[in-house]
Amino acid sequence: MQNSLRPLCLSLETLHRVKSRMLEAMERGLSRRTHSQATVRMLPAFIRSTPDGTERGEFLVLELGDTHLRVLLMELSGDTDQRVTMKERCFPVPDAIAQGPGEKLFAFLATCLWEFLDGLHMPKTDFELGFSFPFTCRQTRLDQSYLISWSKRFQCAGVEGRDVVVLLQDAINKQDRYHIKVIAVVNDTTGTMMSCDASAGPCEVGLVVDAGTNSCFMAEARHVEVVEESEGRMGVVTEWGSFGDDGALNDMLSPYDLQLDQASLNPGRQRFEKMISGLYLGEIVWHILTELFSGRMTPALLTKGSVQTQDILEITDEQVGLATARRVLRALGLEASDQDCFNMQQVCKAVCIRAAGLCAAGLAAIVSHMCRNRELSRLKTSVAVDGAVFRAHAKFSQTLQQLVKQLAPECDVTLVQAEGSSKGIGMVTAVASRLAAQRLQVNQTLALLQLSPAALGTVQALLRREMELGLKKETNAMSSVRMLPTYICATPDGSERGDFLALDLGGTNFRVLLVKVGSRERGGVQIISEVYSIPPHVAQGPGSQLFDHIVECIADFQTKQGMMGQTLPLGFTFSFPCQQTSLDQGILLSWTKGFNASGCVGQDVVKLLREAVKRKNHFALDVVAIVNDTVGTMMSCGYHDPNCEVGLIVGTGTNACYMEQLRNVGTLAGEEGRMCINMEWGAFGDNGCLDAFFTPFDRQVDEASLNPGRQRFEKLISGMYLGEIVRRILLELTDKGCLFRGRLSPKLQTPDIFQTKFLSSIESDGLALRQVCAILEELGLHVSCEDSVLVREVCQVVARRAAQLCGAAVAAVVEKIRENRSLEQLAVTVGVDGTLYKLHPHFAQQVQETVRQLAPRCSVTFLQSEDGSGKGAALIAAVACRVARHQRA
Ligand code: 0WK
Ligand code: BGC
Repeated sequence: MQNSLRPLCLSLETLHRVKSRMLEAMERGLSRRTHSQATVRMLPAFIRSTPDGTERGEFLVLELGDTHLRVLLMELSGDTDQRVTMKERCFPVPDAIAQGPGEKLFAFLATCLWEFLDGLHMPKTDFELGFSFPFTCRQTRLDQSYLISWSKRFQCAGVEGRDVVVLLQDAINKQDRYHIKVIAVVNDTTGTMMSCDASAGPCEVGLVVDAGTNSCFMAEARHVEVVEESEGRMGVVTEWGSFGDDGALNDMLSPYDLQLDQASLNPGRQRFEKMISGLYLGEIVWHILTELFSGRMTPALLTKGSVQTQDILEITDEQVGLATARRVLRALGLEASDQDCFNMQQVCKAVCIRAAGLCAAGLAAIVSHMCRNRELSRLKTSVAVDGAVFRAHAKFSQTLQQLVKQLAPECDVTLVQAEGSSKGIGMVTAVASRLAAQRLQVNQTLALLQLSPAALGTVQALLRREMELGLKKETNAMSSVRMLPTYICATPDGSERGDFLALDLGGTNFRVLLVKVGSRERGGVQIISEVYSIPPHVAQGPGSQLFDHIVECIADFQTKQGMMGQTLPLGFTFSFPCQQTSLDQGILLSWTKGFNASGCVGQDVVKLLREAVKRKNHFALDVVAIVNDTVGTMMSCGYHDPNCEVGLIVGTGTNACYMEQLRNVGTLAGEEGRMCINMEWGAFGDNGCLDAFFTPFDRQVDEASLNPGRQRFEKLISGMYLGEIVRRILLELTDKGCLFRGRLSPKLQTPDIFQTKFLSSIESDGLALRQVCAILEELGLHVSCEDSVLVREVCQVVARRAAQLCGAAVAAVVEKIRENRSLEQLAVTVGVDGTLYKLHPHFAQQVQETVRQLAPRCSVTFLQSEDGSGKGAALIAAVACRVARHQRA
């Protein structure tokens, strides 16, 4: 007796081996390279989400079983109780249908459906339907699935290789009483997984041990290489029944397994299934009994199929097992002694325990795979189980639960008896319907922010027109782009020398710099700088307080650098729109970004600075140049690349400058030479020329800003506003029930709480969705994996629009320069700075792509500024001093 059972006893160490071989087989199934030869096929089920409790409506289910077809109408209340009501009817499937022409099978399914609906006498005629088709299929969409091979008792002609949804939909459409749309085809394991109650927490694994066996789970989509999707989750049906068909289990197959396989309809195939599932357990026991009772053979005992799995499962029961064993042995024509019955029970137990052990090894492989791929230290999940073996054999689940704990100690697994896969299939249909409705809403909302190449071309042309208006004296006032002369006519020629002080105000940080300009051989420019903050109350308080604060920072810097008493020429980067009449004088036209200090607009800011120095009486300042950050950036990059003739900032704010032919600057006298123009393109559209491009979200952001109606272009592009645009879109999508189960968090309703830096991190390729969830949970939100995928999509759309608009604007500038010089081709460098351009993972590349599309005759190099525009301001001061020296000479 022990000899017979020994090959069935698998040690924990052996089960660990099965687990690791299953893991390897799963990886091969997931990999695009080895998928087609894999034994465990890992077929994508195109289930992207599990129920979240907001599903509502009535859904039809067609569940094709081994012997019966179940037709079901499931109604979901969609409220907090999520009540589920079901009406159903079963139709036996005759052999003539199961083994007849395929067309007949689908006609039969459709007829049963109509009969069921007619029986309900409902006024409603429009339905969405989920189809459970428990055969191996190659699924390409949730509603598209090609039959690979029949199994169990089905063998219909003319179906293999065809899309079973099309076959069913065609059959259904042969009548017009009902409009039924097949929106999902589902494997019974996914139906099982989805039948779990959403309130019981995430249930992301389904396990069926019935006539056959199979499993499914929610994998990370990026690991399912055979599908395009890379975001979020993707349901995968393992088809683990064929595990071992490549010999991976040969060292564990008992002689009984080999006998069973040789006598099966499909020798060499479905190895794992033949050791576990209900169709075979009885037969394994039969083979053992023929060996155990080889001396007392009876015709019944020699008959294949004479031992039923149902009985095997019952015999393992401590209460009724021995009695059932006696009944079965009698039915086999054996006069069974108590010992015989006991032996029979041991055999059944050994076969079932082995099946449960192998199942546990498979399940452990799945949950360990999920834990590892989600980079979790511990995975907590429910596993929905179903099938005759589970329902008839409580010990099977217990054994399974215990062994999974030992085989996957890093996972917290709860087995949940499924409420019948029909409900699950209904849930798949309901989730598919919810996702489709949400996708429609999301597409409608985000379509407003998607710009076609033609639309971008329009923006380019509109900016070009505004530039021309801005350059002409007569039309300057009409233009929203002020094209401000900067009195910078020359770029550094490398002969500049000396120490200079520089201030850099207007970006994220306020910096004071000491810039030592020397010969290139001696390292060129050395910079020492200190960052200071400008608190909001200073940026938005009295102007005198702001400039006093600036002077205190300079004093602090000079003290730290031991420069007290030194008066160095100073270049002042002041990143706001200033009307200049000379290099060292600039009238502030308006505040932008987060600044709004009083008493400054209309004033010469150099004068305001000098007055503050006087007030503080600390030291003297020699301001020789006031510079916009775009100009400082162009100069700073121009020091390294003489081709740099454009300065671009995409940071808190956005703007650009470029070298224009003086003859084109109608607001200034002179024809010869060039002048750097500060475009102040942040205000592009303030005259309404861009209104067609503003979405309701942009209008909301503008109305809530410090300067409504102004800096409209900046408010579509720059770091100060992108986060807020995203936040308002998230509010709208939550309101529409597409996000966070329609539940708003107070935090998310707080203006400016969604920082633009979140966009950069959320979009960074390496960031797992789990980290996106963490950012959102910080905002008091309950986040599903789906939510984080959608939030990432919103961030992508908002940032891409900003980058494309910025690219369209750069294209307008470089095309202007090319036409200025009547060149066929222009090669030019753009010096760039700003946290959004520098830190966002895709922004720079999307700007460059757009420029390539819209200005194909310009080859544009984007040079990121290393030292900021403070260095540029110092270089401008150096040029001014050089020019002044020559004029004095
Ligand atoms: C760094 C420059 C500074 C400019 C800033 C813009 O040195 O002049 O204002 O970039 O970028 P932000 O700090 O606004 O992102
Ligand atoms: C200002 C510009 C500045 C830009 C980038 C805008 O808000 O108006 O002067 O160049 O921000 O900092």
